[in-house]
Amino acid sequence: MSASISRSRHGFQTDDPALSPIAEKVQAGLRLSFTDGVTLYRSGDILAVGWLANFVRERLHGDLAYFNVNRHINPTNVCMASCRLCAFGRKKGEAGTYTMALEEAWETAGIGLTEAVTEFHIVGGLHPDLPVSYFLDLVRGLKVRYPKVHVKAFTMVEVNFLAKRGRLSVPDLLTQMKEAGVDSMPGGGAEIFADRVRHIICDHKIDGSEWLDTARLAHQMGFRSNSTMLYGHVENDEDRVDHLLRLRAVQDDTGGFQTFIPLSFHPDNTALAHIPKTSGMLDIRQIAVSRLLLDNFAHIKSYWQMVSPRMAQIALRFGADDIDGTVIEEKIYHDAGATTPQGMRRADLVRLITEAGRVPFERDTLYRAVTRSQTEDTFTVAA
Ligand code: V47
Repeated sequence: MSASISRSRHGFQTDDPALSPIAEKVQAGLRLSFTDGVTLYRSGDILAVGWLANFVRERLHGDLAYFNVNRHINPTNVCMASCRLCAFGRKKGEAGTYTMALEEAWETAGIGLTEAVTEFHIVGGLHPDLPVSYFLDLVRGLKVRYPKVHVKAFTMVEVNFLAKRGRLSVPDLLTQMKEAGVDSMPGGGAEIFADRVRHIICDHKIDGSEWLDTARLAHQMGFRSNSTMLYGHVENDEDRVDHLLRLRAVQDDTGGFQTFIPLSFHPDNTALAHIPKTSGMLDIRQIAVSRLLLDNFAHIKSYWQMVSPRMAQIALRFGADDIDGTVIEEKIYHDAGATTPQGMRRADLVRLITEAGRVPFERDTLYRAVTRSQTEDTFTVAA
């Protein structure tokens, strides 16, 4: 029987014979290899790859699709690193720099769309002068003013930078972050772990092993964190698979990653502006392959700000189970040419998910159910 007409009793069908052994492993719940990952990236049968990813997604979450009501706060865009991938960071003294006074940051946190946020997502530049106390006080002040809101703050890159700046060890800084009220950590700064690529796109950041070691340590100290991968620039399929499998290895040890978020490269206003934007096909394949290789990750997020609300809807049928949140004020991708809105209302996210044929589930950062009052301006989180 030819591959194109062979059909398992689960409905899998493909024109690509290389996918059949992978399909068997996926349906049996077996782990995929490096070679399987490369095969998935190169297969011409995107519908079959998507079918498999959707199979895993539905096995884990049924029809549920997760979102949250969150707010991004980027306290400063002054950054000592000169990452070629980035349009957000600016050198001290350059036109267009900003650094929020603490009062301003606390006030910004309270300005939003209509609903009460359950999460502050805090990421910023590597500022040469701001002391560690600025960042810890920022968090402390948020906790005083908004005690119910989860603070997800500081990437593995920022943690390493701040530790050096404060002449602290990374564990000491993490302890101080915890005491100040940081509840979990975002997934940024991972980019692509392979040295060859990192030298081109973000030479001034910690290397891939340091990012992974910091995540491992943070998990061991009780933090949950997210993880990301920036794709669609100078990396190849092998670099992508390598990145995913290195995350999978840490997750085997710690179980501390909550979700994986593939981030599509936005080239405008960066030093890599000559690179074309990612195609819809790559965006959707990236979601599917991530779902299939990261068998020990509960969640795969299609971040609507990055890939557009339309693509995020489709991604919910190709392996994603989460579309992120209201965000309210996105800066990093908008400086790099993103044309999506800077934020969305809760009701819009609910509609987006419902129209994709999924069941919206408002979560907090730790994926616990959130229930809202009638007016939607107060909430409770399930125990
Ligand atoms: O690490 C920077 C990326 C990341 C560009 O943890 C760019 O829930 C595309 O990590 N084109 C920061 N991407 C954002 C991030 C994130 C976003 C949403 C949710 C979570 C989470 C984390 O943004 C950086 C970098 O990989 N980035 N510049 C650019 N030109």
